[in-house]
Amino acid sequence: MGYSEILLFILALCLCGFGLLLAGRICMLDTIRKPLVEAAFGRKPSRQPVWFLRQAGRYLPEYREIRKGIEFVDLCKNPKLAAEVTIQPLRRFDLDAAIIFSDILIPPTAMGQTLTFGKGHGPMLSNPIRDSKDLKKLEVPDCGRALGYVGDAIQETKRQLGPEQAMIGFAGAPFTVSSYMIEGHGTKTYTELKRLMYRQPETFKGLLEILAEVTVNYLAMQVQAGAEVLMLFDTWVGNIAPSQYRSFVAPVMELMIKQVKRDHPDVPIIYYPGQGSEMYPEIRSLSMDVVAVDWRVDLGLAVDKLKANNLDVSVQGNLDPQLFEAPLSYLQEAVWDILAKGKTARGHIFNVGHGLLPHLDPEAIGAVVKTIRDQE
Ligand code: 1CP
Repeated sequence: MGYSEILLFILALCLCGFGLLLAGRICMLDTIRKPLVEAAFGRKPSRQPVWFLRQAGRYLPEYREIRKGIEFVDLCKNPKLAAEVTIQPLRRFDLDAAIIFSDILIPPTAMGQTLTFGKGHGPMLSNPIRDSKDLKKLEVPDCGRALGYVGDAIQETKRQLGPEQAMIGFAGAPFTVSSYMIEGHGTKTYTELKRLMYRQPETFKGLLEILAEVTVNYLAMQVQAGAEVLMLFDTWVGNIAPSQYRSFVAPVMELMIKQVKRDHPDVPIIYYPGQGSEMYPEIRSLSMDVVAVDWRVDLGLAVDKLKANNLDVSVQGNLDPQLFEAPLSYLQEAVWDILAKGKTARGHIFNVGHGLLPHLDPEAIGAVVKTIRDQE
């Protein structure tokens, strides 16, 4: 055999090996179907997917231990520690997903606002947006560069996930993030937001549009880093009227979700319109895959209402987080009820209907996961 034949032979061997590797990888991707992704798309999952809103946080002693040494915002910006607290609940409970530890108010920090948490009160954003001049000052960041630490934390977390556990990326939906950017903090009355919406509607729309652009870019960065499911939190959207949702919010949401889905059709999108079952007719034009339901609504009624509005979606939810305080038998009844009602939807992801609260006992959360697993 001549020199060139030997080279050709080695090349053929390499090609064969590469082909086999590729085939194996495709087979693996084909066989590992993550329950959360399956349920989100309305396919049959291998088991009931379950995770909890705010599953990383102060109810866990191991989280409080890490927070002793670091401020919240610095924790979000530290990929190693952010990944660690993201994984903490998965070490304790048999969950189907990790949600990256961050906050919906991190993107505004890349747009020119500073995020702080004062002692005894919630998040505060500097330089609130009150007119068109404030709006013009906002930066539209390249999220890969400005918020790359979130992507790094996703990569770090993914290395520690089991093959069937899904990585959830997230962002606040433009309306909910805008409420903090306009008010400068959380609010009960939405005075500044409504003033802007009524008196300077073009500026309000402009802010929602900029936020949509940044959010599309931010979510794409998270998918590139490894997010397999995306969740959009619109926690405060129940504070405007359906007609206002229709004119200001729906067009922005529709376009935004369309853009994300066009670029990432395999990544399901969960939309959480907080206290928003009145909005179901208004979200008809949005192409999300899952609607997250808050605990104030009966899950069965929510499914009926979604169907009545021609929304072919899966649902996520919706245990009242305070039910973890109830006696176990009471809690279990509530879990079984939700599981039964979830079956009336095309797909169901078990979750709470609002974030876990700092006073909750991790044991009770473990008991709920066990109750779900015992059903299977
Ligand atoms: O350690 C601490 O004291 C910080 C508390 C905390 C935590 C743990 C805040 C401040 N944010 C978070 C993490 C967080 N926030 C996650 C992480 C992932 C997980 O779920 O485990 C997520 C998804 C969020 C999203 C978020 N932040 C929302 C939407 C979800 C919801 O709860 O409805 C909202 C509204 C925020 C703003 C915010 N950040 C933090 C607080 C206490 C709040 C709410 C403040 C308010 O009531 O206005």
